[in-house]
Amino acid sequence: MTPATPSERRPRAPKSKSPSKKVLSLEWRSWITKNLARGAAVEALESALVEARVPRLLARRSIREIEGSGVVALLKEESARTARLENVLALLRHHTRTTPLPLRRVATLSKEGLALHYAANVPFLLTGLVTKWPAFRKWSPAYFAKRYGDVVVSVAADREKDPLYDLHTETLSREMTMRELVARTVAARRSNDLYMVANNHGIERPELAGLWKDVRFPSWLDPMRLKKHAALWFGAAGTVTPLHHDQCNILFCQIHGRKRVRMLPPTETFLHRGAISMYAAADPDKPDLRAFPEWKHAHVVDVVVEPGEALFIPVGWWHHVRSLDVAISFSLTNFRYRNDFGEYCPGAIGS
Ligand SMILES: O=C(O)CCC(=O)C(=O)O
Repeated sequence: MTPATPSERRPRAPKSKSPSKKVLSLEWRSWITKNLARGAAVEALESALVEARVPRLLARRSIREIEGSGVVALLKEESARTARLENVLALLRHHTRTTPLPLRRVATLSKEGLALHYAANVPFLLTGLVTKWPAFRKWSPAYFAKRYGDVVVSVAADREKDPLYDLHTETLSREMTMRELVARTVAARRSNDLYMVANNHGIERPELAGLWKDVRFPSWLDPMRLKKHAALWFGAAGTVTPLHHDQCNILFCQIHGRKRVRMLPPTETFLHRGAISMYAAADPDKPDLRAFPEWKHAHVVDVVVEPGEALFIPVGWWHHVRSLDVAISFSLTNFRYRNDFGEYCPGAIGS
């Protein structure tokens, strides 16, 4: 077995001291540890070290010490555990990629119908719910300006100046009247600069409490759990929410305008590479095939959510949202099943 993988450059040899006192650098020692865990022969490692001008005695002693420390056995155990989990994941990923379920469109859904998607972690589009809400007839930029024009709301502003704008919503938060927000949003035509997002907590403003009267809940949503379980989104065409996942299931209701949602299941673990917490480094609108060759085979679900439709975004699913028009959305998370998966954040687990 070759002691080193081609990607692992061998560290430099230590500067000379008496071999009995010298200790190999951490870099060399981890090189030895990794290769021993991969099953490399002691002799091959020793030769490689000597070839890199490590004194033979020091090389031999270091290998022996690492072999006897128990760390190699631990690493082997952990690698086997990871390989077993990868094995399970590969099976699930294979199925989502090669036999993807078409996005199911349903007019109505019973609690049992919801359970099927909820438990299976599969999205669906609900077409017959929002159309029955007074909100669907009433909510528009003009209505917001007329009915709630004087209400001061928080919005994320100057987003274009910050590449991590969605992560920095709090710092970008500005207050303005609903009237000004509507005027700027409509005048912008196409912009990603100004957006009332979930983290602006607009719907929690007492002055906007009237909006709740325009919403109706199916039996599988809990009307007693509203606080922190609903969000209002309002922005111009061209507004983009970057690829991320949430820690809860979401019923994403489109009231006005259209949004294109691009989704990938949690089994697309290549998105963990370079992720900042729940935000992916990869951009599905500009797939970088060199950094992320997995894009070629990834399971991507693309859907345009029309006004009056609601998209179920299951917990852990990566989603990237682009407004195709001036858009108003209302998202709900008050499902009657458990819906707080705060522990789910693979992108925050260090390497
Ligand atoms: O509508 C949007 O821009 C983003 C919605 C979203 O990401 C969410 O509800 O989690």
